[in-house]
Amino acid sequence: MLRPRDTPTRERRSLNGLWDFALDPSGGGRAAAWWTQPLTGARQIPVPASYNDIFADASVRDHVGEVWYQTSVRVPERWAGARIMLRFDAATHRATAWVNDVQVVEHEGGYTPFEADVSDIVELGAENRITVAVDNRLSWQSIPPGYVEETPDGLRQRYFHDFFNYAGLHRTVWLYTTPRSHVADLTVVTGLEGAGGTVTYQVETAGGDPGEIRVALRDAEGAEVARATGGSGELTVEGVHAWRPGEGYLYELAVELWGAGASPVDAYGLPVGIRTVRVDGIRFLINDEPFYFTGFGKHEDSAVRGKAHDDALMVHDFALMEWLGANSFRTSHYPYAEEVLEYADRHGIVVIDETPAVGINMGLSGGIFGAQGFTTFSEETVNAATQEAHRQAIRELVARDKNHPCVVVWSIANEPESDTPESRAYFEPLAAETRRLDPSRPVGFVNVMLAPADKDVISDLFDVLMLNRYYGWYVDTGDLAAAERNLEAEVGAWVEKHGKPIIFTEYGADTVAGLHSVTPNPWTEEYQVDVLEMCHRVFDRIDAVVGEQIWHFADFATAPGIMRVDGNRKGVFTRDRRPKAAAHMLRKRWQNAP
Ligand code: GCB
Repeated sequence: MLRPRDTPTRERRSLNGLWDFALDPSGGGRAAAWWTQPLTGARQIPVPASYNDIFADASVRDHVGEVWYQTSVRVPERWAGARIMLRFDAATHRATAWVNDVQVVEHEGGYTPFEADVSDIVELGAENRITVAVDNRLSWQSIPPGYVEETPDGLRQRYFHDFFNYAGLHRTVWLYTTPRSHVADLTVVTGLEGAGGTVTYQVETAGGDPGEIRVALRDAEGAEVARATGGSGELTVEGVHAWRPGEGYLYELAVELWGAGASPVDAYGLPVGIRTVRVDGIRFLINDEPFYFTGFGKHEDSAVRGKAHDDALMVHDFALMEWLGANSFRTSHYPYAEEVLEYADRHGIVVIDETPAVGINMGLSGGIFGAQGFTTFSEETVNAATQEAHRQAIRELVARDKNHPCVVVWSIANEPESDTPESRAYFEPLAAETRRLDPSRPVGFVNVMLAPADKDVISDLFDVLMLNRYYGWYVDTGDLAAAERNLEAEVGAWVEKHGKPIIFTEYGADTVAGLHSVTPNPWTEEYQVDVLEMCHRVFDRIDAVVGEQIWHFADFATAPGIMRVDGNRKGVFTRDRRPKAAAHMLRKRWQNAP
């Protein structure tokens, strides 16, 4: 799915800003056709933002069900004859949108874009009303799963993941145009051979006769280095400047559709990084060179905005990672805003790209050890319909992100149940589907501590092992000698059984900034440093370990709980991005800084 861009044949208009907003606590908005009129009693709300923390109002923060957003937009007369699209970069977790009185689109899944052709619905040169109902409910058939409990005090959303259930219009809303006959999708796969590079491309068109398809590859200075005609083919680049970790060199693939006129009917430019990724035994290779991941599991999370994308915060987070010498991160536990991947492309930061499939494990409670009293896979819980939603989430992730050079691994789930025959039946087709959709990248899932090598029954389906381990925190708490011994023994068993590269995708300790101790004391800044250093000693002794991504980049919001102190405190930075002692230690390790 192509990201909207301004090109000689296309125009975009962001609808970001203040919209009207109303809760629908009784769920009566649809029956009363709220989209047909101005929202009564509405307050103004920023888009993009999670709605939860904007007002000083617990009924908004803890609302369960639909909320309504409304704005109006003047559609320029000059757009007559164009294909006019309404696109939501994300609405969490599902949405229905209307333009004027007409329903135009419905979408399930909180972190991938969706759009509608509204060419025949909008009135040109006039104000048009756009209304969106956004639903934050999670069910056994949603990804991620959850359930709504009816209590004497109202509805309560229960869920199985360890981050707050922020909701709303989290990313940009666009109105944009394309010509009627247009480039609908592009797929590139790149290769390297000696000093040369290849870009295999495929152009999908729609809306009538595309005419002649011309493609040109331009280098970062704008010089053309290869060209071709036709809807698919392979471009070769002599003396290629490869994309590599630390240097996000990008070409541009300029695609044009030509009719009989003197200018193209449609034009679209895609940034392309030429690089390869593959797994070879226990090595993870980028451009055929061994790569060692350093960095974090992150969240899209900050005060006030919740999970909304924000350019200032994004650039700051990347700056902090650069300051540390981190070369990678995982989009735990859902696809991030496309701006984030574009930034990573341009700056040579490596990404493990994850679906929103988190919490498919009833052995954990809110991501923390402690059974839920449910069976994970059953007719009543995670079932065939859930699996179908999961498959759809994978499809939408790959469709959106397949052309990003920064993405080097697909992570199809975080810490699912993976030690039962049911889990194998559930994951086997999903792993196969991911490979079918993209044979060019390694596929993995993130394994939970409850399913070590001797219990896990699905890791053979994947290319890399991604392990979340909390030795020194959830187990061997305060006893780092035992933690070090047990961690090393466990990794040894994985190496022996699978002989695949191992990336530690989570390890760490909750740490309250400002808490100190002269003896090893959980929650202190010193203890976080000790836990990380203990893990690093083990990683450095084992060749198959090819990556360390700490949990977590920054403290983040969670549902309330006695295991959480105003959220999860495993950040190396506080929620407002101030460094804890661990940040300085990591900078020495990753940056070799004095
Ligand atoms: C995990 C989960 C993550 C939690 C983390 C923790 O294993 O993947 O979502 O936040 O543990 O801090 O408990």
